[in-house]
Amino acid sequence: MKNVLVIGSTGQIGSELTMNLRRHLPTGAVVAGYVSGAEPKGVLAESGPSEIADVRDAACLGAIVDKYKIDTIYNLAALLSAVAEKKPLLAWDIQINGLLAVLEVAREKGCAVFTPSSIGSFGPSTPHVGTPQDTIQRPRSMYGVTKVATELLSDYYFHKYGVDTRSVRFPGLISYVQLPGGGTTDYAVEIYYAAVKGEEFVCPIAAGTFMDMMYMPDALKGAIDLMEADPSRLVHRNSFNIASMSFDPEMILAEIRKRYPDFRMRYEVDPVRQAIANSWPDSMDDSCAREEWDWKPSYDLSSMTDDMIINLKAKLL
Ligand code: AKB
Repeated sequence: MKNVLVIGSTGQIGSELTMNLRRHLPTGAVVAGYVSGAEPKGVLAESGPSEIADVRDAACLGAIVDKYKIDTIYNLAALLSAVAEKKPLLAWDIQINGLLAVLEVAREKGCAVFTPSSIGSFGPSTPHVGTPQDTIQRPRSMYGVTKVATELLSDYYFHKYGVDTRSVRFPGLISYVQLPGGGTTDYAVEIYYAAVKGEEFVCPIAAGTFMDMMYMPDALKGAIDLMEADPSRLVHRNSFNIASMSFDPEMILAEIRKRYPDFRMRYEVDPVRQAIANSWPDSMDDSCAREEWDWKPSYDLSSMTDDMIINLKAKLL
């Protein structure tokens, strides 16, 4: 990996991944791809090149690949699960027609491609505890449908054309840098903002609903380590289960109350998000990622909570 294009560089994952890649590849070009209306700002804009890169525009992507001699594409353009339920056709267009454009460019120009999948690729008939790497994937949300199709198309381009596609199934990602928008797991980010601001938190997910979650530094490390892994060790490609912690709203509340004993939370369950959450795994088995490319997370709920609070205090207060 020398020169990289990040499509969706101003989103929740992209804004941090682009900066990490720039630190990781100081002599290469890490291009921040964005769409009109979501331009990079601040250090993201100042620390390296940026280009308009609509994921559905193969000609535009191809021109960027040529201009910067791109060898790896991180394709992060996506609508999250709750928004995708409201705009299913747009979700399909971005996630699948966009992916096809990326894969075609990669096939023609010899790029490796990372397009994340998610815990959303599983559904109600999936085993929910210790969800295996290879198991039933029959999601009922449009987000999930696009994620399963993403995994299959990415594997198809690897087996048929030799395109070096690799990816992970991200859990809900938690970060103090950028808020997610329209996901089912967003509550686990928003709860920290409320605690640090001294506000009551209204939780849209019911007590007892467990989902896999992960602190962003682990997620970014996984995305980079997988693309640099020795391909001869990879039995799987699209996509690897990766896990670090699983909790329900009561557990994260209890962890925050160790630092903010007066923090208040009440429930107002959102039926759309709750139905999606009920269909997702409680906890995934990530042993294949551990065996095939040495995946190992650093953060658990307690250490993540400490770090989130330190950083949100500096950001918000
Ligand atoms: C969402 O909630 O939609 C995402 C995801 C788990 O893929 N954070």
